[in-house]
Amino acid sequence: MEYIVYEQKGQYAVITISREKALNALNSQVLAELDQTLDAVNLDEVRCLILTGAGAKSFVAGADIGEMSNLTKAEGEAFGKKGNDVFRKLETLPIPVIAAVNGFALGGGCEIAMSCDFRICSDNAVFGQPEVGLGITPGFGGTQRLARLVGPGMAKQMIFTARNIKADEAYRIGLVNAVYPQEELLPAAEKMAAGIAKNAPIAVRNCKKAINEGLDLDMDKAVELEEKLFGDCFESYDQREGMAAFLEKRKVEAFLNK
Ligand code: DAK
Repeated sequence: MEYIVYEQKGQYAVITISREKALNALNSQVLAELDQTLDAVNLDEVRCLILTGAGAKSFVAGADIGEMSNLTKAEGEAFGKKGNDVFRKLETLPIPVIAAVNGFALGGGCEIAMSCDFRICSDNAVFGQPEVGLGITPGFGGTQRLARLVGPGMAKQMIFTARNIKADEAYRIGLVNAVYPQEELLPAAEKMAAGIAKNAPIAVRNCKKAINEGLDLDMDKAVELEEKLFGDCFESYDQREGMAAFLEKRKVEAFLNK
């Protein structure tokens, strides 16, 4: 892999988009390598992922403008599909993914962060959807995920004005959950990932599924989905161990992902 670094650290792993010379912009090769990396995650061992960018300046400065500049209509659609397929893979991965946004998250960078389960960022982070200033619409799900995350009014303001926002504003509107000094960002993400990985993995996966899929359903169907996923947990060793530990006033020995 030229542009993706994958490091497994026990029960969690860190994916770093590493194309620092172009501020980690997403070209076709980065997208293809990310796709392969996601396919290769060992889901028996890894219980949480972190996605970040190389360097202290940029998370991902967008889709690669040089590569996009000469696309035909058909090629533009194909590039959009390539990105959307990878972003959906990230979003629907069974395990949680934390975006650790370490700088610019513009266009496709903001969009890939929004495909993660939640976002934390460094105090120099900058978010935005500058596409209309380039003559295009957001093409990797930005119109859809931003509106769902921060509400249609705020999403429309950001997208129509193409104005970037800083970390504190991203926090205020709920686009990120927390802001850290740059050097504390990755340690904080790793601490969160390790904490998530300690919980019962089947239960965590079922929560992700319930929230993601439930948001697309009406409330009657959504609570039915929750009931089913709740019920599934009772076929797991981890449910028996978790509840036995509580009743026996001891710590859980280990959740075994079974
Ligand atoms: N693409 C390609 N190269 C980029 C890049 C990008 N998005 N962003 C930065 N770079 C490159 C710069 O060209 C420069 O390369 P060299 O000139 O050194 O070779 C290097 O990274 C360093 O950048 P700067 O010299 O510009 O650094 P500054 O600190 O001065 O400025 C900046 C940093 C982030 C403010 C600036 O680089 C910038 O404005 N970058 C572009 C940000 C942007 O507009 N991003 C959104 C891209 S549009 C779709 C699919 C996807 C999309 C849309 C449709 N379909 C197919 C439907 C998504 C669109 C986007 O993401």
